[in-house]
Amino acid sequence: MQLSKETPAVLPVLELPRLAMLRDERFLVGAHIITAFAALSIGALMGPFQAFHRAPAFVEAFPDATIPVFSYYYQALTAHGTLNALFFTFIFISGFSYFMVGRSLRRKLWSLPLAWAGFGAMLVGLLMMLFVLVTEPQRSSVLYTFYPPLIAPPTFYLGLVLLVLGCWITAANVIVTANLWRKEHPGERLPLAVFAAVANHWMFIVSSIGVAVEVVFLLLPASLGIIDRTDPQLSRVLFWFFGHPLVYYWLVPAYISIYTVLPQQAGGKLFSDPLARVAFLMLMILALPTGVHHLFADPGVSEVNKAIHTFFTLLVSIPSFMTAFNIGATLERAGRARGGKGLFGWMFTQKWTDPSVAAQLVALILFISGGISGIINASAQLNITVHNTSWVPGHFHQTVGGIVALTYIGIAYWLIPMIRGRALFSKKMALAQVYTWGLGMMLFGHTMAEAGLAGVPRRSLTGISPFLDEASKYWLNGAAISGVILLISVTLLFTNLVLTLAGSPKPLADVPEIQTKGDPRSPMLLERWGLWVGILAVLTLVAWAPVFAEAISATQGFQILRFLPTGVPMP
Ligand code: HAS
Repeated sequence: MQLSKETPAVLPVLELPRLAMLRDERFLVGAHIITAFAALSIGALMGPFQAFHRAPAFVEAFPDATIPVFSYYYQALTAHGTLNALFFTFIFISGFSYFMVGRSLRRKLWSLPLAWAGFGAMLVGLLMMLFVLVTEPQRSSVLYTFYPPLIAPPTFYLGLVLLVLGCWITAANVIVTANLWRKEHPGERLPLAVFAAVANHWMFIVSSIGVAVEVVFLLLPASLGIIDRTDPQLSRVLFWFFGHPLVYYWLVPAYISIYTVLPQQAGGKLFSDPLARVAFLMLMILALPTGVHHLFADPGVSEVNKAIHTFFTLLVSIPSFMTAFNIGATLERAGRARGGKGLFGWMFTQKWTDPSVAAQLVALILFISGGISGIINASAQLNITVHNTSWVPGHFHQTVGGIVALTYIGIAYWLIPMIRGRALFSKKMALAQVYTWGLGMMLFGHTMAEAGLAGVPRRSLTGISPFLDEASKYWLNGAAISGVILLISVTLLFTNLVLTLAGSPKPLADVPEIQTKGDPRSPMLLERWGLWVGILAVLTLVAWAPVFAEAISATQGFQILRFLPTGVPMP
């Protein structure tokens, strides 16, 4: 198909120039998506086994059971967190961003070689992480938050450095490509998917400075033996400067699919494009001034700073409420057009038998519950009750494991067949996978939350604990049942993806269309990136400067400027 000024606002993906798809983006996107799911295949398998080890009934029945290779509990937990939450998501986000930007703008990326260099960095980072987790299980078991004074071998941190470097390259490529397009199309609005991707990558660039400083100046030198002390409080502050924006870095690509692909897959049209843009901009500027809600229990942060971050945390929930209304209205219109009647009839007429649509709908349902538990966490008083209990993994399995991972899976159900050029191996297997995932995550989230309220700590090998009461045992055994359901789901997912890649016999059909035009009703003000990045910087400074001042003065950490943190000696 020839590209011209008359090219329609939505393009079936396969009708784009074959040359561009075959030689460039197809391999680039495919390399990212397949590597991301390979990381998930190891990380996700660790999850059910941990649920079994935390369940008293399982430990009584199988006292000697261990996970092959990852036999040490904290090693498996570190693999689960780093591979799922960091490597799977980051590599997927890069691949999906490249796909959406290339397809929506119908333009080559600013730099394809750089994009490959970024992918190479992430791949080497992933291999380094796997290597260190397997060869040095005790020392590298610092979990995905890697709080000091636990210090991992240098390979662990270098793997993370390469991963973040790869994301910076993606961010630069996405932002510059979008800018070049805007110069070539004066007066036109960026397609919504690209608009959201630009906002998200800007937010990542700013927030990841925190974790980069932490790793490069505090943790890596300690790991290499260049310094012999570390500053746990300053490290935690630097980590959570990045750690909360990180959850929106995961969320926005899922929203990109839900806002720009799902409406058309569901048989309708997005209710409001400008409202969606406002939501993405709010996520961009409000994601950073919130991270102290992870430090509510830390004595090193004052109550005033905790209150300021609570305020922003509640504000950053608003774009998700806006999403609920915007997507709810979109789905309602589509459902009514398909014959849905009455108050709830439109829900039943959704395409529940299309795996990609079903995955995104189930993901949204999980997010209703995951979002509410997030708002509970955000209240400092309630947080004291749930912090560091298994309530928190309950919350994040319905968010990262729900809206994020399940939407990514829904995307993979059309994107991987497209890359391979053959249809999904089995639609029925995919549907079974989606529903077992939804059921498993809902049950896991609920049982872990109940166990947390009964006082069960997170990140602990509770299955062997002699101190559990009957309620805790009940909920932990329930979490193990959801582990069985999730193990079935994960097995179905990877069997289907591997068989699709190996060569499904069916020809490719049913790929969604990608929007190529922005809504002209959307105000141009929303695309003044200098303004929004400036607001992001100011809000970040206002919210974080006092927190850093406290953390630094508490440990005379000004010496960090000379790369010699004071603080506590390492064990
Ligand atoms: Fe969170 C801890 C607060 C959202 C992830 N969070 C975590 C951790 C992770 C995480 C990984 O304030 C653990 C970190 C660690 O290891 O220690 N979180 C929130 C709040 C929100 C929130 C206020 N979190 C997320 C998202 C995540 C995520 C999103 C991943 C992607 N979180 C916290 C707090 C903590 C925390 C504290 C610290 C806890 C502690 O003490 O350690 C909000 O952004 C949530 C807003 C969401 C909503 C839901 C909107 C619903 C929608 C669905 C609509 C459905 C439709 C379908 C339309 C308001 C959009 C209907 C139609 C059909 C047909 C079905």
